[in-house]
Amino acid sequence: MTPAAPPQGFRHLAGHLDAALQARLVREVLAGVAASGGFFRPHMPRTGRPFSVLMGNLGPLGWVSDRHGYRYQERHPLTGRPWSPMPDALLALWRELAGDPRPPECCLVNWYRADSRLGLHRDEDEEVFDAPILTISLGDDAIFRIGGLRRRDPTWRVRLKSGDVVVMGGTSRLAYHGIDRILPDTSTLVPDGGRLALTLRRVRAA
Ligand code: MD6
Ligand code: FE
Repeated sequence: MTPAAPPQGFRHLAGHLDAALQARLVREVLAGVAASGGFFRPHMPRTGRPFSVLMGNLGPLGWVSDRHGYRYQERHPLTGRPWSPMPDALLALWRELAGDPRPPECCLVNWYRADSRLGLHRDEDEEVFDAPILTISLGDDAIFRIGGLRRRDPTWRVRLKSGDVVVMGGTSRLAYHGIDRILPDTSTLVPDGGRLALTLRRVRAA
């Protein structure tokens, strides 16, 4: 069954970023990720299973996952270097869309290739849930799925394209969601192909 609508506080801003801003973000984000040590492959805490998505982070805190669990930390897990700062354009998008005076502390960069997916999950490793989460899509199209507050709740599918922004605030902040699949070669924006998803989060209260 499909619900009549996604949860309250979910917004899909189709085509929010123009082509020039998309290209600039790809360039700046890839340079920032490379400077701290490049993309890494996280592993599931209990099973040790590798993610099919590669990850990087920008900003004071980065999200990582390994056999010790999910957490935020100030340094790249492989190089020990601090994460690179977030590009100004991302901070400006947060000011425009988040409705929260506190800046984001983490930009998680997910890199999906043709066979990558992200299972249904909730973003719940933060200390506070009162700021929304913003996700910017760059490159190949993706099928995003969002449900409710319980894993078994019915879900709603949305096709995300390059330049789209998703905002998850209000009730939707803690809703289950994931990426079912990527539609390969629907974009040439990312130099090595695939899709970059930039997820901006506030982690701590103050
Ligand atoms: C993605 N997005 O778009 C995965 N999480 O590749 C997320 O996991 C996500 O879009 C929290 C809030 C918005 C999101
Ligand atoms: Fe998420």
